[in-house]
Amino acid sequence: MEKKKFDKKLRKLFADHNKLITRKNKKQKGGNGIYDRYIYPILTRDHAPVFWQYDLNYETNPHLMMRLGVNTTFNAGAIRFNGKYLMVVRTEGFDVKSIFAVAESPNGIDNWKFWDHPIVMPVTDNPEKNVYDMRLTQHEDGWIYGLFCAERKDPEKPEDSSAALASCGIARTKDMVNWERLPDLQSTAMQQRNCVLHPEFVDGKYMIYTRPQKGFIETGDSGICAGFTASMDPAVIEEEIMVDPREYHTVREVKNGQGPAPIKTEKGWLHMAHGVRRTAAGLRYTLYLFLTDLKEPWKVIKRPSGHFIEPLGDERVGDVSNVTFSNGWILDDDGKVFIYYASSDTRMHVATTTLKKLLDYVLNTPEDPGRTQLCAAQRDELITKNLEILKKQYPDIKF
Ligand code: M1P
Repeated sequence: MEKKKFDKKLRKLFADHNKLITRKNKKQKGGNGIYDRYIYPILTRDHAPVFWQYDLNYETNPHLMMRLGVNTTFNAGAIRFNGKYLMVVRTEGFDVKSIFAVAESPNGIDNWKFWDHPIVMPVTDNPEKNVYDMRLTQHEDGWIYGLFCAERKDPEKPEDSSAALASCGIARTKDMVNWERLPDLQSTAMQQRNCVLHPEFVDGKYMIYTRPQKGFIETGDSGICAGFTASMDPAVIEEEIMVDPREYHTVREVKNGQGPAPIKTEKGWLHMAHGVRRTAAGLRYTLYLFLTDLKEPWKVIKRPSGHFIEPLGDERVGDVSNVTFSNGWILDDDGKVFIYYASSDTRMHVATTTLKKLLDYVLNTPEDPGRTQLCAAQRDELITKNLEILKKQYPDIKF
């Protein structure tokens, strides 16, 4: 390519990118009264900077080819930091390695821009092959912790090139730029994924939500559990107690996992988690909420029925279809809540609501009564009450 053409193409790449990342996002019309979805995903692979992917040197890349492509941007941890909304994004390259990269927005909804450099996460003396799904916790000890999945090849199965071991990697920072790597979580489980640090000490100890598992994919009979450790350096959990088990014919039938760190409310700790069902089309991941006791955060006190966010429309398709996954949310001082969720292991979205609405949702949405006949009766009761209201107060409405 001539240098003149090269320059023109290069400028266009930057202009297109800039147009995309400064595009205003809008709430979708309608909604369910609990939260608002938005028209556009907030972060896609096209949001990754041009200079992360292209070699801009005419001498070494005269055709201006993409050299190190970004495949997906998903499963982001989130935090409000220095007045900005930040996500630590699982950014997967064409090489299928995920790296963590910080993206920043002035309003939590649009104008998301990646910081120039990704996080080059320090390693332990057993470097992992891959890292992903960081949960950020601003702990009362003063550190911001990032707990993430650290994946290594299973040394016990050298003949199986896909046999992997998942463990909980731990790092901490004060400025979101410099990360101190701590030893991986030690527990009695063979593997761990979806580990999240509770924001406060509980009886003087750090509390970590875990998801012990027997294999890399299969969790066995576990669910969301919790354990305690006197220190984070190293973090050692000797016993895990069940917080939220899997349950037959519910949204968490096959497996589940804690989402972001729970939010403290006057009524209890508000949790978001993902639950997985097996279907003829493969696994389906949805998000659900529950509330735990303020003093004993491992005890579930409210459990609204069914899922809270499910993959809808375009969200249903991606590298791993039929998945909604969340490991980040932000509560603003005015009570607004930004829920950051990924669709189909491909891109990030936001849904907005308020803490007041979320508490109303968890406290007043009826629980799953457990079997079909009781579900029919539960719905029938709602219908009977509503028909009465319609007759008396809205006789003009046709239905
Ligand atoms: O592909 C869906 C998700 O699968 C895993 O989650 P879990 O261990 O709960 O099944 C993770 O790899 C996650 O990153 C991914 O989104």
